Amino acid sequence: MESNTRRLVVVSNRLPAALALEDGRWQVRAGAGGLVSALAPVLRDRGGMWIGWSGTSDPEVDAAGLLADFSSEAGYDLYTVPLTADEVAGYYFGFSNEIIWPLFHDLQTRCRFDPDYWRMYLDVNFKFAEVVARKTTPDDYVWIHDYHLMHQALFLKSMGVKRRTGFFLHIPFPPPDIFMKLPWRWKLIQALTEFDLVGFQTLQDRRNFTGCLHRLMPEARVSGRGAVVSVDMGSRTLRVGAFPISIDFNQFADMARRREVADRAFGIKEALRHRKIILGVDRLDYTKGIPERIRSIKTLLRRYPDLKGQVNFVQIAVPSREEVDEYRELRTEIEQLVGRVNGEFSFPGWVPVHYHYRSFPPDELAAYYLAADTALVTPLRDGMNLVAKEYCACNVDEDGALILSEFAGAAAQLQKNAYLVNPYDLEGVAKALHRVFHWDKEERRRHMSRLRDQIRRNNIYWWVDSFLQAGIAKNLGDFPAADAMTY
Ligand code: ADQ
Repeated sequence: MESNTRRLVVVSNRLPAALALEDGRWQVRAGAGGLVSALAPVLRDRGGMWIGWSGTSDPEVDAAGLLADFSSEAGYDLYTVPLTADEVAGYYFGFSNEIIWPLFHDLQTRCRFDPDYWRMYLDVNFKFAEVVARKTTPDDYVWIHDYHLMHQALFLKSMGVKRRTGFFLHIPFPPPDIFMKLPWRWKLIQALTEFDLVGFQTLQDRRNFTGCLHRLMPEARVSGRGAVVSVDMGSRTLRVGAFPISIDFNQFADMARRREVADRAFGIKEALRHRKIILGVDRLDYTKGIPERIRSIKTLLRRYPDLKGQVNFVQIAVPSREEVDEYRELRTEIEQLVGRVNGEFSFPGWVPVHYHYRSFPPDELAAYYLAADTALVTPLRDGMNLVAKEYCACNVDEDGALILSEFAGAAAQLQKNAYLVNPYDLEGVAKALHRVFHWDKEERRRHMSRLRDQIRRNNIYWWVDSFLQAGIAKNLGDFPAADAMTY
């Protein structure tokens, strides 16, 4: 069956719709974001399906009923995997977010290797696989997303359920020396080899994965040189590829061209008295390097006093995992740092750091992107980082500059025209900020127009197509050789 006729089944921890209690009544709210907008049309066209958790463990809520109504509106089916509060605690907050998330972001000292988490992770993965088995047919293509669900293919097979499966990891895959610290390393890598296709954000992630395979499953033989290679496991072959995720470029660019958004961007600039705006936008997470970034602003103002009163740093942080102590502590740390920098440098009429801790509607975010002279995107480690791409897409005047962490997956693609920095090197980041502050219009335009061309070409639709082609195509001949790729 061809790639454009197979029914697509997407499986992820969360559904693209969330149940929320509003004014005492449960409502379904459509999820936003690139993945949902890229996959929704594909699912609609093929009569597809999305399987995931609804976001509530309240046994009183009729999640299935609420989602059924939403399905008919969305044009594809949504099925929930009901999870208890204990299951969410062990599988999601525990194994996924206290083990895999820090470990895969090279922050192993933050890991809590609790064996109960592992057991719950397996139980919940089994529960997901049961729903997938029940709701799908052998002709479907099952596309599983992210580190919460790495055991799907293994469990489907153990139930004797034959499905074509693809897995995409949204976060980095660590190098062997770090992966080897995982107590369940062998079981996890073996589970990953049970998918027909495993996709990563970058070639480096893919190399890390094959490096781990080499150590843990020496019988695996990797062959091929393209973006997608084959791994011969003896009894079967799997494909492993690099597919850098992207955004709906035109959607962001069109939004930034809207009159109201341009007016709002002007309003933001005016409120900041037309000083140069340096912008940070992140989910509030310790991998995003927000405290280090604020310290680099402090370093900037100390090292280059000529910039005092000339620049504003605006940090927008969307609340995330607020139930977790570590995230609450991070929030406090950031607030204290902001207070300290403002305390040290402010003078009447100028406050250097503006900090917003809340979610912004898309057009408000686009207005900030449009208003900013420089985006400061400095995660300590990141699978891709879509903020870097969103900023460029919204920079319709092509007069912005992107300073990007070399440890973001996006750096592999954008390295030629972004200013790459090491986020731990506060002086290096301060120097980069000072340099781009003095870039002239032409230099900014040259870099930004190339960044935008690349993101326009390699957009989210290109990403979906590449993954599905690699998952379903009979041979891999059409894929570019790794050295011919721009990532
Ligand atoms: P995230 O870690 O969530 O994603 P990122 O790719 O930067 O990181 O995406 C964040 C998204 O949140 C962006 O679309 C951004 O616009 C939005 N956002 C941030 N702050 C916001 C605010 N205050 N209000 C509203 N929206 C806000 C994971 C991986 C990444 C990978 C993506 C996709 O960790 O590395 O790029 O998945 O694969």
